[in-house]
Amino acid sequence: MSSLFERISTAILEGDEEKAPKYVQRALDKDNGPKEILQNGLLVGMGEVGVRFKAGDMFVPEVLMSADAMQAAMKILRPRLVESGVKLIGKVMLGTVEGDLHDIGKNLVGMMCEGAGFEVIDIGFDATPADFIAAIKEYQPDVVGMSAMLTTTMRAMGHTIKAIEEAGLRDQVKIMVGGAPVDAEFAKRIGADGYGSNAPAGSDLAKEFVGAA
Ligand code: B1M
Repeated sequence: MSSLFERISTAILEGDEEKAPKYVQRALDKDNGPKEILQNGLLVGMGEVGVRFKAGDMFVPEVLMSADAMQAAMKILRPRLVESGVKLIGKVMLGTVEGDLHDIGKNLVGMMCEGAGFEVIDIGFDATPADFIAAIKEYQPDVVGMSAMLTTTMRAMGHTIKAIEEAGLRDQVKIMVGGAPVDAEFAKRIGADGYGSNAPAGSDLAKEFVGAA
């Protein structure tokens, strides 16, 4: 008999939009912590999707089904992740940079940040430097997070940071970057304040930035 976490990761892998939320609900009912369900169930399944897609064992339509199952499961988990945070500890604004449509990783970072007690503003994907600047002015976040999944769009992170500097807003925000092609060395080179290798690391970094780590 497989564990509930295994069933959750399998439901994500198989793109099962009915079972994924059902098993997440069952895991919650059995008093599993929302963060554990995310890390040991949902993220394990999505990680395997990435490995198989890369190896050519999964194709785009299947990957999208997995993404839908993930979103359906997160509808159940999200409020519990948010609840598990004690109180609002700051404001994090997140976006996937210009030219890039990948938003699953960014959404997970947002959910982890919410779970850690942040208010999260999500400006979506394909966000231009002007979008980031307008949203910083409007929402006054403590932390700005940028995500990129393509080697061709990583550069947009540097352009966005430069534009934020030129708009005179750089000193009022901490900037973190993440996404599969990004690393700490690259983050340093483009003038970011930090790099998160995964969703929990992104949320930990945001906590560090606001002195709540
Ligand atoms: Co795309 N895709 N994709 N894709 N896709 C990748 C990224 C790719 C590696 C697949 C491959 O070829 N092996 C490849 C990029 C190659 C490269 O640049 N080196 C690729 C490609 C080429 C493309 C297209 C160009 C394909 C095409 O059309 N020919 C196209 C580009 C579209 C565009 O963006 N302009 C494309 C399209 C798509 C879909 C739309 C079909 C879909 C995206 C759906 C969506 O996001 N709503 C998709 C998907 C799903 C993938 C893979 C399979 C999975 C990505 C994912 O969601 N992973 C991916 C293959 C792979 O990952 N190996 C692939 C799970 C997610 C939880 O991980 O996003 O890494 P990740 O996020 C992690 C960390 O990186 C980190 O935390 C997250 C959770 O732990 N993190 C942060 C992310 N952002 C962070 C920010 C932080 C901190 C941490 O602080 C702010």
